[in-house]
Amino acid sequence: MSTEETLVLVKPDGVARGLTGAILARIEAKGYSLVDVRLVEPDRAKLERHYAEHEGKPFYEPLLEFMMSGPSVAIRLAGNRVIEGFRSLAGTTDPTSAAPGTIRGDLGRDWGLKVQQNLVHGSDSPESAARELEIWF
Ligand code: DAT
Ligand code: MG
Repeated sequence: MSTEETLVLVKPDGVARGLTGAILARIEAKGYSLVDVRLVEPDRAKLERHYAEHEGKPFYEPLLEFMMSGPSVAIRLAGNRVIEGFRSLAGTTDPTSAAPGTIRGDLGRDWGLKVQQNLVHGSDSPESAARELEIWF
């Protein structure tokens, strides 16, 4: 069994709505290990690095604005196949259509070009995880 690590963010909407504990509880109940947890208030430069793959897309600027609207919680999370596993726990990107039982499906709601609120971020590959963990920790 190989243990891997991923970056999880509880985004500003999750922190502002007081859902950090509920989200951490789901992560812990699944059996993943919290290696490091910190409250972060990222500047634009950090977010430009984090979201480099989305530069130029219509939602890019609103996304950065949203991510600077309040603190997030950054989590270094470890476990067997945790990258895939956390993405599964989080649910699909749009909370309206995310499956019930997932974080976004149960706790998130509307979403659109100017509404980036989908509660969490999770790295999407081993390469992304390594790159993103280096940015946030
Ligand atoms: P995910 O967070 O599921 O990995 P992503 O990497 O494609 O999704 O996009 C990063 C974030 O950008 C996503 O969490 C919310 C926002 N976003 C993505 N696609 C969007 C769209 N079509 N309209 C508005 N916001 C979008
Ligand atoms: Mg992504």
